[in-house]
Amino acid sequence: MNLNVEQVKLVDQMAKARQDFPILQEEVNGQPLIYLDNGATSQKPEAVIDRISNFYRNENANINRGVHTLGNRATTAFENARLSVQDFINAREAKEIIFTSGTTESLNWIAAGWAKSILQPGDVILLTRIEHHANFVPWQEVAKVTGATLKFLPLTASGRVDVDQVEKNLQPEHKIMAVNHVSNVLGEENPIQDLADLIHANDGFLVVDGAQAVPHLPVDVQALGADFYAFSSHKMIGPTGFGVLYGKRKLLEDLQPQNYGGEMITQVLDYESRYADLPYRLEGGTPHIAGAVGTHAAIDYLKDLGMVNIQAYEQLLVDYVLPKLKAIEGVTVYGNPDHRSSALFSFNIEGVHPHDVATAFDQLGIAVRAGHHCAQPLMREFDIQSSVRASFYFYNTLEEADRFLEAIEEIKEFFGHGTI
Ligand code: C6P
Repeated sequence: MNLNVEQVKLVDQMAKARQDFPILQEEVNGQPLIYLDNGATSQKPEAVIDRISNFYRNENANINRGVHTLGNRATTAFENARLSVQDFINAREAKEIIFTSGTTESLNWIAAGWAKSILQPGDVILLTRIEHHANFVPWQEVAKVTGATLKFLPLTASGRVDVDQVEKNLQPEHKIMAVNHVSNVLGEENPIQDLADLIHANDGFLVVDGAQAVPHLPVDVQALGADFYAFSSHKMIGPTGFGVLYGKRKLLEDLQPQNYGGEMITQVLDYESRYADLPYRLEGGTPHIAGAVGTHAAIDYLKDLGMVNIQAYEQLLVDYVLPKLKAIEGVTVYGNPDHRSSALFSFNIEGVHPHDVATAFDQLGIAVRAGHHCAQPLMREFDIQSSVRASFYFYNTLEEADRFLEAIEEIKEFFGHGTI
């Protein structure tokens, strides 16, 4: 592949960034680690690891409680993290950023804390069959208790929501649309802005699962028009167990707290209590303070690198890998044959079980994921049980891409593909 000057600059920038990730120097099964399971979780740079370690060394205390110096340091660090998230996704106010344990918790809170109280029997929740279970199962539960029903949005051949079909088929009872921004199996971006416009014109609401988007593309929740937007820190080089629930202020004010207890009240009387304002009303209990400061460090790192650069570099990886992967005999690649919004590829090798493929990759030092990827409805659409998924991030190199492609040929040969 001939790279232009801009691309050479990008490759150099990302190669330099790669040096910041200590785990990428590891060997696995006697081979240099090639980590291609970033869709599951990303690796962490020194800056994030050090920030978390420094927090515990120098600032650790509970927040919003003590008047002592450490308590103030921890509270400031925690609230600065909120400001950095607000800025990163361009939320209108810091109050619209609620800290949770991750995308799963965010989506469950939206479903159980807000949707449950606005839905009535006969209302419809619109989902897709390309959702992760985290944006699927909570809606099934809400449908059960409210009498609302679930319906599935039409998809284009390349695996995005089909806006034209949606426009033609929206009905007044279609109250909530819950879709992913980028699919964790297909790597394709959904037309969120268009969907927001359509559902708003229908007096409905849009909930977006951004778990696979925020790490890979610039996200502006105001421009997207999402009413709620959920994501996890661990997929964007931050710590595990920490995530974000963004919501428009008016809607968050209607969201029922899911954790009652300390931190979220202003007054507790014998038989009832008064609750604090946003965002604290929704953040009962001691939060994952180190998670917040680690996320702040992750955001600083990503902003320094530039989300636009990360996106452009991933496109370069897509342009490099996708045609070659498709051309390998016996390999079926799922999703858009020509495009990906992030460098994520789900595929199968004819006649070899995906778990065997992933195990063989591991023997070669290459980490990929095999399974249903928490997307069983999508697996059914493809009429498969599972697939292999290689998900790249900005610290993966073109040389690693070559090694990954070569390894597929070796794995095919090992399992005797094409022999009888
Ligand atoms: N997908 C994957 O390997 P949590 O676990 O709460 O941080 O994120 C859940 C989630 C929600 N939506 C999407 C689109 C996701 O990809 C994920 C997590 C991982 O694909 C683990 S199953």
